Amino acid sequence: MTDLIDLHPDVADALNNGKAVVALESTIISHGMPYPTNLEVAQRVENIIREAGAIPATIGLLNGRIKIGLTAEELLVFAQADDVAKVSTRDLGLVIANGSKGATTVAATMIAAALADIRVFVTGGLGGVHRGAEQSYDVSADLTELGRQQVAVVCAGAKAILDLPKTLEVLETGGVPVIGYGTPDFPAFYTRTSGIPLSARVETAQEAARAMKSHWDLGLTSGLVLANPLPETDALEQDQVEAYIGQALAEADAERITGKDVTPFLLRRLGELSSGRTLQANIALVENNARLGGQLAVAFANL
Ligand code: PSU
Ligand code: MN
Repeated sequence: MTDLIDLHPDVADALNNGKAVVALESTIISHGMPYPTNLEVAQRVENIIREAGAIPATIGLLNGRIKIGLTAEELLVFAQADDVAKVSTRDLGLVIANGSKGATTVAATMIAAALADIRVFVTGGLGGVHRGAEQSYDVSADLTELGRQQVAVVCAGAKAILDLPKTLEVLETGGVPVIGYGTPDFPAFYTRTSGIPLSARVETAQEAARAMKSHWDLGLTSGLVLANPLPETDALEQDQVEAYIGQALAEADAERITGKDVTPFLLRRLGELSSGRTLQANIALVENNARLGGQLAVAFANL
């Protein structure tokens, strides 16, 4: 393993003993939710994973190192600091070289997790192909890394702000299985379904773990997506969500928001426009994914 990584002792112990570990990203903390909600959610998600019998490993960049498993003080830095860069694949080497603080996206977290031999990763929603990508060319590097890192990502689908059919097309091209957990359809983050059917479905974490194992036993070098719809009680109304998204996208366009600022801008505006309801749903779905991710890591470790 590269010597640029610092493993938290609990994570190192679990990995050395073949125990279940779940990777978590830090962009959702630093750029996806406001303080102090972000800190409370990050701590709760870690506890949910521990209750499921796995060790949480939140990943971020500090002082030129990839930290895998954060102390309470380090978690506070990612929740509070306003000088934390959003780090995707292209940024990883540079932020390590200059020693600044970096919150890792799904793409960068997958790379770090794979380097440490952590095979299960929990997030909220994937990045993907943005609406209007035929003009903007905005396609998240999350999809690129899903096509080339051996990590299973538990999520509530891709974020609803995206073009979901195009996102699934890119995943198919990348050889990435997208597996519905107890659902035939691709979930749409704030709502349980996008109406787009998936090619695969499982009912249990054990089934998903077996799919991971055979995928990689074949030597396939891509990741997998386990798509977990948020609980019905936390789901928002689809027409309402689309109205908020329409307005937030129009504002992003008017304010000429581009590149890596698009997703944080849209998530923040949706929270404001919905009086916090999208944020509540986002919290609920991340916690729901943590429960499943903990079970998945335990099932995979037991194979
Ligand atoms: N899921 C959430 N909130 C987030 C993200 C995911 O519930 O903030 C972040 C992830 O880090 C993801 C990133 O990788 O948004 C996508 O950004 P972009 O579209 O710029 O690739
Ligand atoms: Mn982008």
